Amino acid sequence: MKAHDGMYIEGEWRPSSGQDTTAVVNPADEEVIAHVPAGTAEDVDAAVRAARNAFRGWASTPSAERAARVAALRDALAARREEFTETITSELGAPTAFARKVQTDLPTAVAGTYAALLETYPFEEKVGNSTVVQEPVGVVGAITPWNYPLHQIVAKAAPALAAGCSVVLKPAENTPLTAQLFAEAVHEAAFPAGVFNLVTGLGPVAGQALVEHEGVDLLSFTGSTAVGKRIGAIAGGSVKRVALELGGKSANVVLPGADLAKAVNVGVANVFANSGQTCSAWTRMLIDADRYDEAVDLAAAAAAKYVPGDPRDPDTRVGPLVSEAQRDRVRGYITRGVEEGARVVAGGPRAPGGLDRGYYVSPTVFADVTPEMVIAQEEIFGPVLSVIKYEDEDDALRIANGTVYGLAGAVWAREEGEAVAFARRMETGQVDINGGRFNPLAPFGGYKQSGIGRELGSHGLAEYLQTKSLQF
Ligand code: TXE
Repeated sequence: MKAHDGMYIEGEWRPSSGQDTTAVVNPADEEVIAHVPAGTAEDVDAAVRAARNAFRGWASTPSAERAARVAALRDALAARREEFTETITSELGAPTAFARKVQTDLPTAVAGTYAALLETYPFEEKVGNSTVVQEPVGVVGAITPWNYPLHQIVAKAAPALAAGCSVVLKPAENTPLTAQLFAEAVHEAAFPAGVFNLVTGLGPVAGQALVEHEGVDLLSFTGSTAVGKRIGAIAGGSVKRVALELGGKSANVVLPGADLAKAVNVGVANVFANSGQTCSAWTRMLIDADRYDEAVDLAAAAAAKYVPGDPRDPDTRVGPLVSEAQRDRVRGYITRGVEEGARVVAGGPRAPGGLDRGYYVSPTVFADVTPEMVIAQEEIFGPVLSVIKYEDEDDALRIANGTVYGLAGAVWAREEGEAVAFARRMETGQVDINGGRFNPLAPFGGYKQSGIGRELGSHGLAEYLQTKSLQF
């Protein structure tokens, strides 16, 4: 596939200071589809300097002009719709329709929300005898994962640029081609040189250099909780702002009286979408004892419709996992579930049949899962659902809140008010009521170890602003 052989720094593609490259692999057939440069600490330094030089000018650009550039970015993303779709299918393995509608169209819409928000956002407020002013934080270091390669970039870069910050992006090593396409879109949208910069490369090298760089004012990271904790510690040591969007183990709570078939079918679809590589996935389904067996049967029947296959085939609903490492990790969890005594009612540790290449796993449903099992506590990041029995509402709440995570969740009930009352007691950043619908303006982020800070909407913009009081 088409790939740039340099970094995007100060408005141009420049060679890396080093010779190393990383291979991009199509997870559906294990073929190498491109190589991109593996950025060095020197490359990161050049990018941060470019961002520093560009910051003041961009920060003082009127917000209407910033809005025009962000709107142009939205248009440039939209113009590359099919290129993004093909790239995301090739480097992540997302089925084509999902790559287009969810992986490309939603982030394009998110970019648009920031152009619109700039028109109404209260950058200045009178508070008694003071004027309170919101100003951009400065140079943002953004480190993104591969699971929603465009969305993760847009969710950081769009609000940061809208706020008047400059950005250095270090995307995941598995999906750098989406990041390069994004940089092309930024270039076409005619942002001033240096306002957005891209350094591809390895987490422990380029990522680490960005985290440690003194010229970075704010680090925004999405990825594993382990790396997030390290980044938080380093950022704290140098008093950098930090935003962390980490793992999840979200509960899908089906209260007695809810439409069971709907809750189970939507729940299964939620966990298997994107091959389960979604931090907000509802990986624990909580069912009352009376309807438990019925729910397990429904979940097994729903799961049987998810047959893994080539993501380019329009009928495919589940593609491969992103990499061999993730495939092995997820299979390891499925084996662990069997060893812990959970009952496999769909899928299981064996590779799906008929696919001799590619990083596929069998979409799996476990029944008889108890809340303390490893598969009910740790983020698996694959198409694996645990169905857990609860005795009463308090028990359901205890189980729902009984992990270190708190990113998302769902509640189903006959009466909406009943679901809302339960949702208010959940320790989590987002809850879908009787199904819910994606809202690009609603804040997204974690309670507990799922993270710090919020993305999307005006809360997402506020992350990139700092407050000054002028006293009169
Ligand atoms: O994540 P990493 P991985 C979870 C999920 C998954 C697990 C491992 O459970 O199974 O993490 O995935 C960069 N300094 N999530 O290994 O390593 C790295 O280059 C600076 C949840 O892919 O955290 C990439 O750009 N940066 C999740 C980014 O961090 C470093 C999405 C994420 O990679 C670094 C992805 C370092 N020392 C995985 N080490 C979510 N919350 O959506 C790595 N990176």
